[in-house]
Amino acid sequence: MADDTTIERKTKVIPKVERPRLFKVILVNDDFTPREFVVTVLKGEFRLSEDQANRVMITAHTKGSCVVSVYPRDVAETKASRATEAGQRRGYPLMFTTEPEE
Ligand code: TYC
Repeated sequence: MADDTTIERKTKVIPKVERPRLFKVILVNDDFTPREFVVTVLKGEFRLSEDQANRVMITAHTKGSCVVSVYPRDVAETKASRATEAGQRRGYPLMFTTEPEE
């Protein structure tokens, strides 16, 4: 039977939706990959400007590593793999890793 009684809810239900964690893509220094090649990969795969790519490359070169950018996990892993493979195809040990943001 139809019943149009409405029950007033006294507590507000707040849905708990968690923002997906972001992952850092990290460029790791090595002694062999030419600087210009690192810059080319940073521009092509991560869409950095010439200036940004040079800064990231020099930071990795002097400090050992540098965060390139942050993305959702699948995007970070795909970009890190593609960029690492671009180096491997040329015989360079260029390496990009990923790690979760704090
Ligand atoms: N260290 C390299 C060189 O002197 C350049 C380089 C920079 C390589 C950053 C990797 O992540 C890197 N040719």
